[in-house]
Amino acid sequence: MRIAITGTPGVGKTTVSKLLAGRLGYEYTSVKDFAVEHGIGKRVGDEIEIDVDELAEIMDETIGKNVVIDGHLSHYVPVDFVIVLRADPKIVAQRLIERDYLKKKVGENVEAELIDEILVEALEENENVIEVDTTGKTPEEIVEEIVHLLEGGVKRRVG
Ligand code: DAT
Repeated sequence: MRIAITGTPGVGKTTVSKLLAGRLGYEYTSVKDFAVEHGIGKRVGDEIEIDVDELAEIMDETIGKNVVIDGHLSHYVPVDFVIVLRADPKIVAQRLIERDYLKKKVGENVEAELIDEILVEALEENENVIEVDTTGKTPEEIVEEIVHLLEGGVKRRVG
């Protein structure tokens, strides 16, 4: 099963994706690393702009079947389930400030979290979207919640 872990920067995607991949015995892939390795996207200022259609096509052809895909663009890749991680916008702000994000970038991402930006995008891309609130939970608790929700989701899809 291919699982995308998406959400606003700072919600905990990388932490949860790596743990989940380990828990399921799946491969872990980061969209950012994949794009760099495959020469997808072009540098615009200090950011990399990624063509999501190109990303989706190349990733679909290249990655394996049992994989956890980490990244705020992962919901554009053809997958069985998209997990949208959510966190209290205050936590997002705190984590991005710790990461030395510019004030403007912190503001943009906090706003994105407040208006459900990634959730809305994900729902437009995939029928199997699961939203998980991470606030006040340990990464291990979040992973167990995801495993449980996936089991339920798979059963619903089959039955
Ligand atoms: P993302 O990949 O969404 O940008 P991350 O996994 O890099 O996020 O996590 C950002 C920071 O927050 C990092 O220092 C680890 C920490 N973190 C992630 N999930 C957490 C959780 N559930 N509880 C406490 N800290 C967490």
